Order: sequence, then C-alpha cells, then structure tokens
Amino acid sequence: MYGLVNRAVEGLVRSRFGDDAWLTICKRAKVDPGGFVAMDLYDDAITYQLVGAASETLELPAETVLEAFGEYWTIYTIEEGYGDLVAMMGGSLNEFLDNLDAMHDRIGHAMPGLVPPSFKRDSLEDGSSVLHYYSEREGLAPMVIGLVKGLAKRFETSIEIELLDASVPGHCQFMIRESA
Ligand code: 1DX
Repeated sequence: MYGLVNRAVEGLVRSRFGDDAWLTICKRAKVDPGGFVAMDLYDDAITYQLVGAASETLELPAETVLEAFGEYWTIYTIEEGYGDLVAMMGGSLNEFLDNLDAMHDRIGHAMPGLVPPSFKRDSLEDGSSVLHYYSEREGLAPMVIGLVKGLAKRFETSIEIELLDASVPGHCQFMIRESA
C-alpha cells in the first residue's frame, strides 16, 4: 500500500499514545521508524506488522486498532491535503459511499500502484443500507467499520454499523442504520 497508509498508522499512534509508543511498535514490527514516504509503495506486510505490533504493545485487540485506524483515516487524509477530493465525492454519507469507487478510480489514475477496494451500497425500504465491501486484502472488515463511523462523524450523522456477513472470501457485507 502507499506510504500514506503507514503514515496514518504513525499519526494515530503518536497522537493518541505518544512518540515512545510509536518507537516501541516499530521495533516490535521490525520496521524503520525513520518515516514512510506517502507516495512510495510498500509491501502490505509492513502495514499488517505495524497493526499487529500496535495491538501487542497497546494491549488492544487488532480489531480495535483497525477500527480506530479507519476512524482516523478521514481526519488524516483531510489534514494531508485530500480534503477537496473528499468534499467533491459527496455531501452526505450515502452519496459518499456511492462514489467511493469513482474516487478510487481518480486516485488510481495518478497512483498506478493503488489496489483499491470496491464498495456497493444497496438502499433498503426502511432507509437503512447494506454496504458491500470487496477487497483483495484480508481481515480489514473492522477498518471499514471505522471508516464508515469516521465518515458519519464528518457528515454529522449518527449511525450504527454491524458486520452482516463475511463468509465469502474477499466480500463483506455491513448493515448501516441511521440512529437518533
Ligand atoms: F469508507 O484495501 C472512506 O495503496 C472509506 O481493503 C473508504 O492500495 C474513505 F499517497 C493519496 C495517496 C497517495 C490519497 F498519493 C491514497 F498515493 C485514498 C485518500 C483513499 C483518501 C486504498 C489507501 C488502497 C491505499 C483499504 C483501506 C482497505 C478507502 C484504505 C480506504 C479515501 C484507502 O478512502 C482495503 C493502496 C489516497 C487516498 C481515500 C486506500 C491503497 C476509503 C476511503 N483505503 C494514496
């Protein structure tokens, strides 16, 4: 994945747990803490190692780390200058989710090594949604829960999201309900 992702892991850890925690995590993950380059490509294994080491060091389940990362991603990418892109892609949570593939297409034109996931949202009669998430990467469903929660905060809407089904490899389904 692009270094931007590893930089976001770094930003999350350092802002919440401090510089020492980040150094400990890098040591445990056998990763150089010298800094990732946002636009360089890194092996996905590095990101998984960082998440694993963060989970062990902070004594938090990997799912919790992944979800926190997902929530942080929206804030982080806006800070890092991708706010306009995010703003262009929708004025509401549902519109944004509907445009995620188009957004990744755009980014992919400039960033040829991007391996984006794909999302499809189905609207249900009662106003809730089923979100389909297709990815070549394994085990990242908790990150998607965080991503959607982060987006909901950004669009100032309260939602509940739950994993409905992950029985087919590469495809997860989530239920998203607006809540009062
Ligand atoms: F719900 O793969 C909301 O490298 C969502 O299953 C989900 O393959 C927002 F540095 C710049 C750059 C670069 C901008 F210039 C990426 F290169 C991308 C910014 C997406 C904002 C996907 C990151 C693939 C890297 C992937 C989880 C899980 C998608 C991370 C979240 C908005 C982004 O993102 C999986 C890669 C960006 C950039 C957004 C992603 C790669 C998402 C979302 N993905 C690189």
